Parts: sequence; C-alpha cells; structure tokens
Amino acid sequence: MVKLDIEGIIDDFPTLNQDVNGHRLAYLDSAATTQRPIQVLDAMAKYNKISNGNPHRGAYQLSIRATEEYDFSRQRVKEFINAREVKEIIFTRNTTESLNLIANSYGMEFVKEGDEIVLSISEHHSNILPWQRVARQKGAVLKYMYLDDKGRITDEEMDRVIGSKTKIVAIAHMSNVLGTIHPIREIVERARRVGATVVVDGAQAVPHMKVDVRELDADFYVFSGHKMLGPMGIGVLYGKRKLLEDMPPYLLGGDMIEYVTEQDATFAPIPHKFEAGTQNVEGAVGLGAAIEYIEDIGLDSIRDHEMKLMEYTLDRLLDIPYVGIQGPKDLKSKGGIISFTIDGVHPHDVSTILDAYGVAIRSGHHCAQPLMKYMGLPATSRLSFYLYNTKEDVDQFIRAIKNVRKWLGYGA
Ligand code: C6P
Repeated sequence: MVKLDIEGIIDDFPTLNQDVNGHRLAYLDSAATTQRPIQVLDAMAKYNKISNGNPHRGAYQLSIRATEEYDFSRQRVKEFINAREVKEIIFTRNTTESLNLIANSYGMEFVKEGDEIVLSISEHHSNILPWQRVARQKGAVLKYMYLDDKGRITDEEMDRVIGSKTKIVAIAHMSNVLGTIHPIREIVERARRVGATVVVDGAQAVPHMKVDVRELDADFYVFSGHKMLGPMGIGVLYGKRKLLEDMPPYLLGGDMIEYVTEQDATFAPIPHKFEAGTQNVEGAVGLGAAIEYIEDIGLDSIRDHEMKLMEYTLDRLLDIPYVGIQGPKDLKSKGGIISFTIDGVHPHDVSTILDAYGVAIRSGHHCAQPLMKYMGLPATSRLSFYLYNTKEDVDQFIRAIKNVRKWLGYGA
C-alpha cells in the first residue's frame, strides 16, 4: 500500500491550487462533491481522444474499444466493493437514480399493502421520496428509526421498528449531515430474521472507508462517482444477482432488450436489462481511474488521515463557546463530516462569511429536512474532509470561524 503523502497529493488536484477572494482555497465540502485528480481528468481526456464510440453497437474499432473500457470499469467497481459477479454492478447516473431504480422496480413489484418500509430519520431526500411514492401507491407504511442524543441508532431502536411486517429497510451507511456511520451489519441481521430486503445508500461511505458488500450482506448498495474523485453523471447500483434477475426493468429502450416484436419485448440479462440507452462511458472510465487512485493511496490511509483531521478540528471547535456540534463526537462511529451551528448566526451567513476567507463549506438542510425537523434546527453549517485536506485547511477554517460573529457586530 502506498503511504499517504499529502504534499504529493495536493499537486494532483488543479482546482485546489487557486486563490479565492484573495485567500488560498480551503475546500471543505467533499460531502457535496469531490475534486478530481489529473489522473482522472487525463483518463477521460484519453478516452475521448482515442476511444470514443457507442458501446455494444458497432463492429468497428472505436465501438469495440468503448465497450472494452466500459466493461473494464465495471470490473474495477466489482473488485472495489468485492461483489461476487460483474453482473451485479449496474451503472446509473448517481445515487439518486440508483435509489429510484430500486424503489420503482423492486419496490413497486414486491411491496404489498400493509407492508412496512423502514428508513432512518437521517436519510437524504433521495432515500426518502422514492419510498414515499412506493408506500403511497402500494398502501404500505413508512416507519422511521430515530437517533439517540449522540446521533446514533441504538439496538433498542432497531428492535422497536424492524418487525414482522418489515419488507424493506433503506438506510445510509454514513449520514451526510452528522457523519454517523450506521450499524449496517446489525440492521442486516435483524432484516434477515424477518425476511426483509436491505438497501444501503453508500454515497458518503464508499469514498472514505473499505466497503465489502459480501461482508455487509446488504441486498442493494448504491453510490455516486462524483463523491469519490470521479466525474458527475456516473453512479453505481450493486444488487444481489437473484434480486436483480427477478426485478422488472426500470427504463425501457435501446440496448436493454433481447427481442422486440410489434406488441411485446423480452429483455437482456443483467446488468444490461437496467442500462437502457447510450451510457456514460466517459464517466465510467473516470470512475475507474478514481478507484485506481483511491486504491493506490489505500482506504485505510484515507480513513486514518481524515480521523486525524477530525480530532484536530474537534479539539479546536469544542473550545469555542458559541459553537454547537450536532451528531456523534467520538471518532469511531463517525466519518469526516461535522455539522455545527454558531449562536446568533444563521448558517447561511456562516458559509457566506467563510467564503470571504477562501473557506468552502456548505450550509442548509443538506437535503435532509426530516432530520432538521427532528433536531429542531432550520439548517446547519457543515464541513467535510477528504484525502487532500490538510491541517492548514483546518487552521484557515478556525481563524475564519472566529471572525464570523465579529462580522455581525458581536463582541466575540
Ligand atoms: N449529498 C450533500 O451535500 P447524488 O446527488 O445522487 O449524487 O447523491 C445524493 C445523495 C444520496 N445520499 C446521500 C447520503 C448523500 O449525501 C447524497 C448527496 C450531497 O450532502 C448533495 S445534497
């Protein structure tokens, strides 16, 4: 495993090497999207310069090369998450599309009246709205697992909500607001006992920690390329082969069929059954290159680096009396995300003032309005790390935070 060498890494990221508003850029919003290394940009440029073609369509070299590159990326994804077969990897546009596919195909086919769909209260809207529609149309019931005062789902809460009527449990591996790492193995164990299917939203987990879908034993696991150094517009849906084979297709059209007659059609085997229309081959190539980059560094090194930055940041933030931190503070049950509020200051003002100091963070409801309501907050500010962040970023952030209230006329 290559040792994480931060100095070398930063040179790989052109977007990070710039000044913003007269300050060096401290990019602390990787939970929203990550910056791309030149290795990923070059891989996509090379594909576009010499291999661009419509995959699976032509008998000529460009189409064959595009097919090979696309298949190679699928193989890389399979190995990255340790799926059993490449057929279990479906390319989508992003996490949102993957979740909509599962809800509209698996959910609409197999959820029946009176069934229960279990979510956590910290879900991103992408893992709530598709299930609301399934529940409405099928006469099923949505139930929520709530968080304790440390932002975690307890064993008692899982036992309270997952029961004999549970058909689906859909949950994020890591909360995009609080950074909580949810206990997927424990949830899967409970789901197995009652015969429920588990859908895991891995958008925030896959980029930052080793995910082994066989070890987790979840039925579906989804994520986005742009949150793991890849481009936007490419996402992944992993599903167990038997489930995918039993599901009806979601989008209908070219490249997902076997035979089409005037009145009917039969469908291609998985994964193609779920990949209608011309696919984002350039995106898949970029995702493959991003996986290679992450593997060169090593996910253990990435997690270790982020946890050191978390410790460094929490030590300093907890010392500031007017800063409140939401969610877990112990590093074991948390990823590199901190949600916080500043007394007397709206979170949007916090991020606008920080931008003036070159610090990029996100403020708002983070597409998790039910969680905000549960916490009794309209919004939070959030910083999130990735492998390219440094203590210098944190120092710049802390200096800027200490100026926020002064900007608004408070003494300190
Ligand atoms: N969260 C954030 O700033 P897409 O947009 O489809 O790539 O990802 C949606 C999504 C689903 N689940 C989780 C846990 C997520 O964090 C996100 C995206 C971004 O938190 C944008 S709202």
